[in-house]
Amino acid sequence: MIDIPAEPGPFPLDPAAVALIVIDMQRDFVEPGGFGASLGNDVSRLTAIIPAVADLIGLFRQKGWPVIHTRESHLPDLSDCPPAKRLRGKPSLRIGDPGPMGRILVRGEPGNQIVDGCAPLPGEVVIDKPGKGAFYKTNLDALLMQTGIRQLVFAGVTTEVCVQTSMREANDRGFECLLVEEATESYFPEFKAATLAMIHAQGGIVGWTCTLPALQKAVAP
Ligand code: C5J
Repeated sequence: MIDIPAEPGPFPLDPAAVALIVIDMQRDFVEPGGFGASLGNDVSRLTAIIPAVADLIGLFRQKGWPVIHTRESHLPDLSDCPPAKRLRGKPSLRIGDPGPMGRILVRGEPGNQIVDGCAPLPGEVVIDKPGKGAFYKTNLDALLMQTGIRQLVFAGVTTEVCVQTSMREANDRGFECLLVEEATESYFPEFKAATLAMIHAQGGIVGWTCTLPALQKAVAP
């Protein structure tokens, strides 16, 4: 075990049972012209974390620890997109509409690709998920069980939506979860701060958070 300085206390990282899960670092959320921007958000806060996420991915690859990527995406016929999701709010473009990067949030479209700096390597698992949580209607749980992974280090966007939802799903399934603070972001800074606080409140009710330098230093040879 490697003790990672974290909140609310040290995270006991098990190199034999840990994986990194990078949530939805796809163009739809991080670049102008995608789903995030169609909802009226300034995406620059999210673009800014690409280097930190890339460093974290690089650390896991260097250690030989698994890296898993997710994308929020729907089938081209939108049969996996509930009308309640598609019709919510007043976005400039709805899920499935053609936009500057292809159809919004649709699998295989340019906007649905993971940004270059965080792109998966051949052999790394990519989970396409129709919901906010990474476990909903995916094979992630079975995959983690098969491979003996019991700890998930989280990164990606957005902190209070898909990252937090996935972390809560993982926590309920018995995984130990650690969120890396510089490697996650929200369109709303106050929502990120609140999410970090609520994750490690009450003795780590959903898990732990740590800084990227703390993790890098703790696992250095
Ligand atoms: C959102 C996500 N915010 N990946 N998706 O709709 O957080």
